[in-house]
Amino acid sequence: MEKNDYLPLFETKPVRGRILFRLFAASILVGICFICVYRIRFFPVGGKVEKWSWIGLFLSELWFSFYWFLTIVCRWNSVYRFPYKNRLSQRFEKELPGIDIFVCTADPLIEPPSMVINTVLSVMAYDYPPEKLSIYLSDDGGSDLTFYAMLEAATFSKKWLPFCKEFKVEPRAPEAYFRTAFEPDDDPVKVKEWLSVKKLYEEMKMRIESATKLNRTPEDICKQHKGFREWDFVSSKRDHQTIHQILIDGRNADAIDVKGKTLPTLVYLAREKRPRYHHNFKAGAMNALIRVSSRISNAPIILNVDCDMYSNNSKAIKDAMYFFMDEEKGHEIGFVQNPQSFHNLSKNDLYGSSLRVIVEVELPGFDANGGPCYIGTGCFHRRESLCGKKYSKEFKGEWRRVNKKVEESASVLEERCKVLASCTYEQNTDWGNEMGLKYGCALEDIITGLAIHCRGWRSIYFNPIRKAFLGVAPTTLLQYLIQHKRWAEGGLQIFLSKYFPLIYGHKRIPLKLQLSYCPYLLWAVNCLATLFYATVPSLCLLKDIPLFPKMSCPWVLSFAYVMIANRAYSLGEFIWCGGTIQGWLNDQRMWIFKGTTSYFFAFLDTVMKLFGFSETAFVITEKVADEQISQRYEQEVMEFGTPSIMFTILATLALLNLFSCIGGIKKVVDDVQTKALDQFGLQILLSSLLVFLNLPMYQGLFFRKDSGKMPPSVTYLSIIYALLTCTAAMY
Ligand SMILES: *[C@@H]1O[C@H](CO)[C@@H](O)[C@H](O)[C@H]1NC(C)=O
Ligand SMILES: CC(=O)N[C@H]1CO[C@H](CO)[C@@H](O)[C@@H]1O
Repeated sequence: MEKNDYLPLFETKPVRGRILFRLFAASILVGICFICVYRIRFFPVGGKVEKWSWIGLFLSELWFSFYWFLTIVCRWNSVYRFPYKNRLSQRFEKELPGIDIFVCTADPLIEPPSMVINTVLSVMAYDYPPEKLSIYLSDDGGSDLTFYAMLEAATFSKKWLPFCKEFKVEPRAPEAYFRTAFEPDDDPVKVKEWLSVKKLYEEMKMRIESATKLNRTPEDICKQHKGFREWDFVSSKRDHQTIHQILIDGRNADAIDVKGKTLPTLVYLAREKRPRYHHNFKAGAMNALIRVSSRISNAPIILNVDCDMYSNNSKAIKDAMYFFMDEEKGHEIGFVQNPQSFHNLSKNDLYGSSLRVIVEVELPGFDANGGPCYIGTGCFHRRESLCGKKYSKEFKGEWRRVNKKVEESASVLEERCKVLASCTYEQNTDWGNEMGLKYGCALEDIITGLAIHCRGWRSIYFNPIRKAFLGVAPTTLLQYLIQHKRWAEGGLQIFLSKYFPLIYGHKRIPLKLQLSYCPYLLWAVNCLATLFYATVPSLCLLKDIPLFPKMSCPWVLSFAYVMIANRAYSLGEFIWCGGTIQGWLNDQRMWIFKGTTSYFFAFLDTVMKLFGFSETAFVITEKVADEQISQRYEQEVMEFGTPSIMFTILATLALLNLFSCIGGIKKVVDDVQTKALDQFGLQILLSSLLVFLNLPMYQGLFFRKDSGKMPPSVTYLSIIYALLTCTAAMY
């Protein structure tokens, strides 16, 4: 193609209002400077407690300012990407590259097979040439239940795929579709067909769910399919041989649906597990899939999704191809990341699980700084970038590359690939290091993405209005806090490891990209400043120690401006991203809850590990939400229910602030002449704000009767702790 008729396949638009935003940021910076001047100039001359509180508060403010600076880096240059929707098909329909889709599951109890096959069916039904599509399921649970469900899905797909085309089904996960869709009301023949497929799905779901419940696969099917014989040799989920079955072999003439169209290839893999060898969690599973798929379909693009994330848009693959196939900019793109979105959020997102601001504002900024991080799901990778290849200018994606013609029959191929998924295969190789996903970190996806950036590739963040992948968000407070503890801990580990972006990325990626990684890696460190801010000013209020300027003193303006303007901005941003005011309040509350528990334990555990101690253990609650919990979640009633040290901390902090808020107000009422309000205005305001955000906590502690209220043990303990602390502070 001639240079001059090059038409880009996507366009990049800067976010509007940048200038305004930068002016605003500058004004906040001025405010911060004034705060610093105040803190230094008015350093108290009084007692020890006073001095140390002052120093602690100052350090917290410095930390918040630093963290604020990092979040500004992520907003400085934000860009959005838009594909030109019709151009791809016009030009490249015949040349579309093959895609290998990886779905990873780990445990049939936490991730029920009926959910897994919904994800699998939704990605099988992509609007994409089926002979170029291969789906691989990695089952780290090594469960015959999952295998059985996959067999059922393979059979069902013969009906489901043509059904999707005929009825223009969206989304193409049957569960999600039938939950909301109504039968067509025109042609009686169509209605009949529609109902029959729905019935077929429901029957299949019943069979799978009852098999899961009984923990036994139906005998007749076991006899029919040779694959089940493999389980005769499985002693446990941690000790078994490789199980590899090609359920649909897209090359075969008989791999067709009921309308005679080709079906995509469907592969089941449970890699070998032995107690002596570390399995490296999801990264290990992904690497086994990369190798096995390279023998079978070897597509140049790899999409990986978590097993709870179904595809919500049948065009999502084509949308991603716009970026890779752009003749000018496409060849430097290592991966295209979609945001993580959820289908079961409550109306005001009670737990702030959507991470709305990160998804809508920070990641587009990350993109502008060199490309978003890899978040482990909903991501399209160029196979080479994932396998350790360095980007070079000469490199051009050669999509027309004909795949190695694989001549072997499916059963030969199955055998040959087994060695690729064995425990010993990776010994003395670069797998887990320079090849594939990296090992040895809880957030393997982040360092894998960082390494790809450091090899010269860039990445693209594509956040369409209609989200491409939808997953399941946590539905209880404890699940949420534990999830964030894990993330924060993984992040801090990376920060303290050799992958510290400012060193690992030095001279390899731009400074702004190095800095963009930092806010996420430093989540855990926020706990110190948050805990300090949530306790000390309130306690000092009880003890009559002023820590902020008087309300009548001009210095108060700097504090007021930074606090109010920042919160107002945050509210505006949140609403601009499509949130509600209540949603923003929920988000702010969760920020404090996370900061004082998840981040605190993440920080503590990291430090303990650093010094060689074992980490604090948490009992991980199961993901299955019972009826009542789901109901409360939908009504946006916070879920406590189980005793946990995290709740004790949260409740104690909530009570502490309640007591000091009452104490502060009493002070103001008692002696109006001494101007307590003038002296302690900001402190009282701070603790009242905390009390306000903690309202659901008091409800759970004292006013609720349902099973999701705070357990009495936590209530009593936190009352005792809060009273003790307040008493100690007052005397
Ligand atoms: C999922 O897809 C449907 C169309 O099938 C769309 O209406 C909905 O907005 C999408 N969900 C999200 C979260 O984008
Ligand atoms: C796993 C889980 O709790 N899923 C819930 C998602 O939300 C819907 C309704 O909002 C519930 O019905 C599901 O149980």
